[in-house]
Parts: sequence; structure tokens; C-alpha cells
Amino acid sequence: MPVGTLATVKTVTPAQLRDTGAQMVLANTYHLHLRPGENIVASGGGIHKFMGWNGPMLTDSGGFQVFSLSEIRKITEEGATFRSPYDGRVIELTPERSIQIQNALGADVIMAFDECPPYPASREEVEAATGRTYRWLERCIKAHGRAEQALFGIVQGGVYPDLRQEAAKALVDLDLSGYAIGGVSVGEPAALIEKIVKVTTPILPFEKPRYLMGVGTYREMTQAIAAGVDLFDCVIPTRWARHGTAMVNGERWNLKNAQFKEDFTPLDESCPCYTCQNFSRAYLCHLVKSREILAYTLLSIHNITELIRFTQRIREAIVDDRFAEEFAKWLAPAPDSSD
Ligand code: PRF
Repeated sequence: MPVGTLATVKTVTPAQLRDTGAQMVLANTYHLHLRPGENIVASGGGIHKFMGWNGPMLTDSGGFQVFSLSEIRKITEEGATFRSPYDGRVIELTPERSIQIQNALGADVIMAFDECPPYPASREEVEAATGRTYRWLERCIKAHGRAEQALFGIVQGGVYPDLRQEAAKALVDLDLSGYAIGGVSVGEPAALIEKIVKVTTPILPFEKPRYLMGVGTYREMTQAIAAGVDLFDCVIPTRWARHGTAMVNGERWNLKNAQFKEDFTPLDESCPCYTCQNFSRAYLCHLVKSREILAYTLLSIHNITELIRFTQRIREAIVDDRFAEEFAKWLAPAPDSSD
């Protein structure tokens, strides 16, 4: 899922997004509650109509964003309290409020309100957050008022395999529509991400969607897919695009680089995206250097297409029983800690 935090995948129109092959978009409860407010979105006919995207949508619950983005915050059994970064007013987000907001926004999939402990965190801290996440999930289930929206639970448990497995088992007993693994990719080493995903995913039902939150590098995705993960969200393709970076063949290219100045070939000869079909590296280099807004649109279109094609190739390889062989490069541990 490309990330459309504020009900827009930054710099890309829904029609352009559709052409990348992306099927589902993620938006965020925390941001949309602050601006424009869920009532505006609901009055506009719900999130799909409001933003002009007629494909599937998922909203994250806001828990993670409160913990990672808000300056002033208090977390209690009741919920999380923080100050709006826009006008300073105090806002309380509880499991019930998060679900009410997500019911009003109207995405196809909504997420339970969870507590994502930081890394590193002591076993005691992680145990407390995991227990609270479970009790919050029970409150989310009670508060959920729109049966047509699928509610996914989130497994926390930090880097402690037994806490992860215990949390996953407890969630499975609640028979939810889908399951997410949260609390990874929060600063821990890459090898730990893989380990946690490997011990957690097999406990989650094979026939239901298994979603690894906030992950989207080639290597992390490939390893998670090998463990059974079906769904990801990540800002990387669009965020890198806005930094003038193209994703090509598993590499990151900085388009400001002098080597592209007179290179009139497309980013990737084999890429079917609008950017590669119509524009050269030299043109993109010029746009990025000039900080032209079109640069960000064209690079976002390419980067999203590139990552979606990567997952499409994996899907085909799995069907043809070539996955382990064809993606061996990405299934191996990272050659250094930089990727
Ligand atoms: N919880 C929620 N959203 C998230 C995360 C989480 O732990 C993460 C962690 N990688 C990303 N997005 N609700």
C-alpha cells in the first residue's frame, strides 16, 4: 500500500496511482482527525469519495502516530493524550475514539488502537504495552459499529519472541478479519526484524491477511513474504521521490548526480510507468535540480510502480515455484547494515 496519510498519496493523482498497479491505499486516523476532521470526510461521502480513490483503503488507528509524532503526551490505561500540533488544543485518543473516527472515515479496513513500544525497551515495558494493546483491542471490538469494515488486530511484543507468540495466539482466539505485526522497523537491527516476523507470522492464520506495518524495503519485504506476510505499507517510494531519489533495480539513484545530466535514456528501459515511457534521466535531473514540482510526481509514479512490480514478480515466482531461487539475493542477510 502506498501511503496516503492525509487522504492523498503526495503529488500523485488517483488516476496516476491506479496506473502504477497499486491496489490499496493507507490513510491515517491521527492526521485526518486533526485536519480536516472526520466529520468533513464523512460529509464528503466517506474517504473514498472525498479523495477520489475508488479502490480499497485502510486507515491506521493513530496510536503509532501519537507516540511517534506528538510532543506532549500521556499514555494511560484509558488512552493517549496529546496536543494538536496545529492549534495546541489537548486531544484524547482512546480505543473507542479511534474506532469511532475510523467508522466515520469509512475505509474498508480499520486498525485496532495499539501501543507501539520504542526500541530499545525493557521486557517489563514491552510486556506492559503488549498487555495494554490486548485490552485496547477488546475495547476496539466492542466499539466497532460498522460490520462492513474489517477490523484488524495488531501484534506487539517488541523483540521478545515469547511475548510476540503469546500476543499472536491471544489475537487469533478473537477471530478477527486480519492481523498485523506492529512495533517492528522502529530502529532495531535488520536481523531482528526478520527474526520477529519469522516467529510471529506462522501463528497467524494462513487464510487471513497478514500485514507487516511500516515496512517496505526490498529485503525486508522479501524476507517477510517468505515468512508468509501478505500486505505492507511504506512511505519509502514517495518520500524518496520527494528527495529526488529514484528506485531502480534495487538501487537508490540520486537524480542530482552529474552522471544523469546528459543521459537521455529512461530511468529503467523495462519499466512500463508513465515516467519511464515519456521522460529521460536528463529531464528528471533537470527537474530535480530546479525543484520543479513535476519532479516529485514523476519520481513518485516511477518508485511506486517499481515497488508494486517487485511484489508482482514475487507473486508470479511463488506461483511458479521459483521464489527462493529467483529472490535469493534479497532473502540473504544484508551485506552491511545500510539497507
Ligand atoms: N502500530 C500502528 N501503526 C504502525 C506501527 C505500529 O506498531 C508501525 C511500526 N512499524 C508502523 N505503523 N498502529
